[in-house]
Amino acid sequence: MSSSRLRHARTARTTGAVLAAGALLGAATATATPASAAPAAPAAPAPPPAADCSAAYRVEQKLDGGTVWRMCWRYSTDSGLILDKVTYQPPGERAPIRVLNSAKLAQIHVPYDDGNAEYDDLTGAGFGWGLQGLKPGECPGGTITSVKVPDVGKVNGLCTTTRARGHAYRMAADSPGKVWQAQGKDLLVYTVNKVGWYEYISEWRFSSDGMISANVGATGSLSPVDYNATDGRGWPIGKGARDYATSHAHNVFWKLDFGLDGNSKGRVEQFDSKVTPPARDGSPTVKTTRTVVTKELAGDAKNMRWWRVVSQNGKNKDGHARSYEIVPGHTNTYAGRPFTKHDVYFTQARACEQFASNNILDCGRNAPTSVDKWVNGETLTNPAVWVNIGFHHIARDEDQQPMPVHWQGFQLAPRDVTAMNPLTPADLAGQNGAPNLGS
Ligand SMILES: [Cu+2]
Repeated sequence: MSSSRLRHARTARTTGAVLAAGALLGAATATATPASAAPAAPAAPAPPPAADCSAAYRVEQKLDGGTVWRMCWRYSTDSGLILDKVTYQPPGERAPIRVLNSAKLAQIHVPYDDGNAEYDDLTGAGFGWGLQGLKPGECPGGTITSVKVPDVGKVNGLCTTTRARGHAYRMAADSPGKVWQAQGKDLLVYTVNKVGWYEYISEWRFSSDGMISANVGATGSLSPVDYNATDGRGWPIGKGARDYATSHAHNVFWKLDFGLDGNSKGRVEQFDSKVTPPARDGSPTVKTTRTVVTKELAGDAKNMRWWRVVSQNGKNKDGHARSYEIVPGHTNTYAGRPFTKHDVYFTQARACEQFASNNILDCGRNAPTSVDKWVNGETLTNPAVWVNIGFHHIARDEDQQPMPVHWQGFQLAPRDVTAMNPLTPADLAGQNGAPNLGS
């Protein structure tokens, strides 16, 4: 966000160092099968498969209630942290359930209100090279992993840890004084990347109830070289009416490749609910409609609208198709560029389409370089999901110094992935669709 950045940030670099650190280590060691195997032991359940990557790139965490999350991480100087092969295994499931094939940031677009600066922090301003080393104190109770950053070297930059979430549920039981309650714990996976004066905490959170949360926290410093907004497009942050920090936006994009139940094909559905006030007496009524998104879509958030990605072949034990719902956090949708105008994009997945703007990969001569242009009427069978959450940053005195972390993000909520709350205590497991009405 400053003159220390590349001034021509929007010019795509010709090469992208997308080589994952993991690739440098060669193939993971295969487990050899002994040639003279002993007679097969009777059906002991196979141990759950570890995520398919070498141990150094594996994240595995058992949480409260017995839920296990597994994934592989890698690092790219263009995208920063990338999580692959993300699986969820709640208690009672014999095998891990694949949720995401891949998840990562897909751009942080930062336009200034005066039109004098506009950055693509990932592919135009060096986000990936700005990986910050973490001290144990900023990864409390966790593990800090060394990340090989091309051209930079090894950085102790990846934190995996757990954090208390508070109540996972609470329910008063029939017998006096008895309460069913559980305290939740989340797996957190995060990095900090410095871009100019800003530092972005890029955080993924996995909960024992199947919820995934993705958030970017902006901290570091306001750009002091932008304390010059005397044109009414800033906010005074020094004494009296001076040092006007120029207002700007942070439009953060994520890209999600779902792989529900191991299938990268998936169906996208949009739900809209229409509320009708009562004509005279009576109560309001609500009609919810489901629209299957059959073609690529640039979607706009709307009151009582939501989307989900539905598994092609996976059903829970109630026979309901598994799905994950996209739950956007608060957003300021920025009308300034075609790619920032919409809140979610569903595009037919294509290997060269990886960044929401300033896409540096080669999609062919004259191919468009932003996600809005990739929505061009193709049938959607293998959806890439793009989430855009914007924050219009009008600075305040409290933003210095250091700037308090401002979070923006979204959640992915499991919807019918399991037949009941995955944390249901055994004594309540019979209450599926037939609640105990008491006596
Ligand atoms: Cu800002």
